[in-house]
Amino acid sequence: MEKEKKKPEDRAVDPASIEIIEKAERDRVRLSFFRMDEQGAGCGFGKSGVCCRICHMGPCRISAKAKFGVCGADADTIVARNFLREVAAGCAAHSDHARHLTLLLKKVAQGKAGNYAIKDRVALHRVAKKYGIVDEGRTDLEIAAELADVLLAEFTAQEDHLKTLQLAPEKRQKLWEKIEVQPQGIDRMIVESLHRTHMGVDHDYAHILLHAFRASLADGWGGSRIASQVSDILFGTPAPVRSMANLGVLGERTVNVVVHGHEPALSEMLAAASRDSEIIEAAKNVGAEGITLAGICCTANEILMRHGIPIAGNFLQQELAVVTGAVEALIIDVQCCMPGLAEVAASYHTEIISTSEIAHTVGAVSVEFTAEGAYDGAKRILLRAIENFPRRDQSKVFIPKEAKPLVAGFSVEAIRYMLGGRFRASFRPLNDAIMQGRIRGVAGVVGCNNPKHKMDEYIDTLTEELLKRNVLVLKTGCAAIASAKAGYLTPETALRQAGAGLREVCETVGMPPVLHMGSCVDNSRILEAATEIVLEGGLGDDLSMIPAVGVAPEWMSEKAIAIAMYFVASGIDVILGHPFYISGSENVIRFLSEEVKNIFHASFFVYNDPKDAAEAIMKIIERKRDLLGINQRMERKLFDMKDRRQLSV
Ligand code: SF4
Ligand code: MSK
Repeated sequence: MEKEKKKPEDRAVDPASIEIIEKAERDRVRLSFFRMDEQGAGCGFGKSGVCCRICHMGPCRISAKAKFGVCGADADTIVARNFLREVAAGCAAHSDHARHLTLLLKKVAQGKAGNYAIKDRVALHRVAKKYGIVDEGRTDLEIAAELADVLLAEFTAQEDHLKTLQLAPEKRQKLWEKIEVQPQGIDRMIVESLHRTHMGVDHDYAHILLHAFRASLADGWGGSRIASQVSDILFGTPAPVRSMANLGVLGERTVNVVVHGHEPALSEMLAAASRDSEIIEAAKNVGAEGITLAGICCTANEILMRHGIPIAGNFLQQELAVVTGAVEALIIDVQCCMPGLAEVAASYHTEIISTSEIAHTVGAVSVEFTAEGAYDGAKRILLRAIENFPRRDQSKVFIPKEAKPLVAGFSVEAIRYMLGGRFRASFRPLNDAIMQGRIRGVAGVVGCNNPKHKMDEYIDTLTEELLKRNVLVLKTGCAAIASAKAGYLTPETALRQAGAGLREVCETVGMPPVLHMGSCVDNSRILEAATEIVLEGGLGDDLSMIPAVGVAPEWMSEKAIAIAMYFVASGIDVILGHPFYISGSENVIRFLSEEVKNIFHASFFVYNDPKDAAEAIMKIIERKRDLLGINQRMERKLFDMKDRRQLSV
C-alpha cells in the first residue's frame, strides 16, 4: 500500500511555515521536508552506527552473519569510533568559530581590524581577570593583545591543560583531573580524535568514548566558552532586548536581507551598514521603503541578542524564507547552511551570497570578506541586494503575517543584574527560590530542528510542560527561536503558562520564565549560569548536584552531540528527543546511559515523546532535590528554654 502523503500541517506547527510549505508545493520547489520523504527510512547500518568505511579494506558492515569487519573490529569498536568522529566534528565547528573571533580580537589589538573595536571594555577586563592577566597601568589594546595570545594558546597547547577549565567549579575540576580527562589544546584534542579512530589504533570502546568526553570538554570549557567571551568583548555583552520572530518580519516593500549561519563578525557589520544613510538612500532609489535585515539560525541569535535584529526563522525555515519570494539576498557563512538553498533560490530572484573562505556553495555567489574592509564589504553586499530588488517577481511573493514579539539577550551578567539589581547583582534570589521549592529546577533546552520531527512540536510541548511544573527554562540556538515563534519569549505569555511558584519568583524579580541565552556556542553560557548557582551556595558544591538538566529535543548536528557530551562530562544529565547512531552496540549504549554515571555523575536518556521527557526531567530534578535535602519540610519543633539557650550560642 502506498504511504499517505504528508500534509504541510504534519511537518510544522507554526502557521507561517505551514503556509510556505504549501506554497513550495504549488511552486514545485524541493525542500528538506520533501527530500526527507525521498530518503525513506534510511540505512539501518548507518543508523545503528555499525557501518565502517575508515579504511579501504571495507566498507564493512556488522550483521548477524558478519560479526567483524575485515580487520577484526567488532560492533563496539566501530560504533564508538564513528561516535568519536561525530563529537570531534562538533567540537571542531564550535572551536574554529572561536578561533576566527580570537584572531579578530588580535587584529583589533594590533589596530589592523578596520571598523571592528573593543565594544565592551568591562567584558574585556572581566575576561582578562579570569585568565590572570594584569590590567593595572595598561591600555585596553595591550590587555586585548595579551588575552588574544592566551586564548590562542588554548588551541595550540601541546602538554598544558586548558586554562578555561578553571572556570568550572573546583570539585568538577578535581574530578576531571582524577580520571584524567582534562583536555590539552583544543586542536590537539581534535587531531587526536582522528588519529585514535584511524584504522588500527584505539579499539577499546570505553577508552574511545572517554576520549570523546575529553574532546567535548575542549569544546564546552574551551572553544565555545572562548567564542562567547570574545564575542562579548568585540560586540557587547547581551542585555535584554525586544524584537520579533517568524517569517512575517520580512518586509512587503523593503529590501529583505537575511543572514544565516553562525559567525557574528560579518552580520555585526551588516547590522551597522543597514542603518547607513547611503544604503537607505540607495534602497529608496530602487523604489523600496528601506532595508529589512533579519536572521536565520544562530547568526540570527547573535545579532538579535545584541541589536534586536528580528528573526526570520530557525533551521528548517532557511529554505522557507526563500520561498516567500521576497528575499533579495540570503547571506550565508558557516554551519547549518543547506546546500539545497541554491536550488530553492533558482526558482526565485534570491541571490545566495557566501562569505566564508572555508564555505563555498555551488550556485551561490562568493563574496570575499576581510576584517580590514568589513564595513565597506558589508555595504557592497547590501548594495547588491538593493540592485536585486527590482527583480522581485510580485506574482511569486507571499509573506505570511505571522511574527511574534520576544525578549532575548539573557547573558549571565544580565541574569545576575535582573536577579539582584546593579548594586547587589547575584544569583542568590534564584538559589533561594530553588531551595524554597518555588522553582523546582532549571532546564537548558537547546539544539536544532530536524525534519524527523514535526518542526518545533517537541520543543514547544516540552517547554510548556516544564513551565507548568515550575522549571525555569534556559534556551539557545534553534530551540530558542522555536520558543520565540510560539510566543514563549515574552514575559506575559510565558508567565501565563508558568506554575504558581515560578510565576511568583519571575514577577518579583521582573524576569521571564524562559530565557533566550544565545546561539549554539552560547550553551557555554548555560554552563556558566549553572556554575554561578553552585558558587552562590546552598545547592551543593558540584554541577552534578544542582537540580538541572540539559535537553536536545529536535537535534540534528554533530555540534549537538558535542554539546550533549560536555554537559554530561560536566555532571548534567541530558535528555535527547531521538537517539545517537549507537544502537548497534549494547556496550556503547550501556556505557553512555549507565556506566558514565559512575564516572561523571550524569548520563544520557532518550525520550521520543515530550510529555514523557517532562516526567523524566521532573524525576531527575526531584531526586537531586531529595539528595540536597531541600525537599524535606522543616520539622516543627517547640523550643524549651534549654534549646533557646543553645540557639543563641
Ligand atoms: Fe572494515 Fe576495519 Fe577497515 Fe573499518 S577499519 S573498513 S572495519 S577493515
Ligand atoms: S543553528 S546547530 S540547527 S541549533 Fe546553531 Fe540551529 Fe542546530 Fe544549527
